[in-house]
Amino acid sequence: MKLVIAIIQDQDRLKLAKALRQAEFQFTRLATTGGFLKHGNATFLLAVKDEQLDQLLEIIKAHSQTRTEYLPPAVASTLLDQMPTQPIEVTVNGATVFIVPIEKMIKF
Ligand code: 2BA
Repeated sequence: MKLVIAIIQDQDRLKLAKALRQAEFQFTRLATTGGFLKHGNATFLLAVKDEQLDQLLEIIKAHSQTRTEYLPPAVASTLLDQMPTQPIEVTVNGATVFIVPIEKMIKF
């Protein structure tokens, strides 16, 4: 079994949750915040059998979208040590996914 931790953009959380339910995946959804942009994002936790992993990754890929964001001035000025003259673009991936082996899963 694997634990899949998928960080996706907030705008995609509802459509991804719907697709996961339709495919009968059990999941836990957390409201999280990206450390860099300080925007809200969503983190999905799913424990799945190894043979379900490819299907799950396809669903995550199909329901998450890469977008361009602009650095808030406060973040940009801290990074550059001065106020930037142009907005700084940042490409935010549709999903950042970590796949971790599960030694044991217990429910009481
Ligand atoms: P944030 O930390 O808000 O990062 C948003 C985007 O800002 C990142 O997109 C990346 O393009 C850029 N970025 C982040 N840190 C940077 C830095 N030190 N210098 C320059 N640009 C930087 P993604 O890589 O697609 O990440 C989207 C979100 O996924 C992140 O939001 C964070 O919540 C999570 N994430 C990404 N990589 C992670 C990691 N290695 N560990 C934990 N969470 C991660």
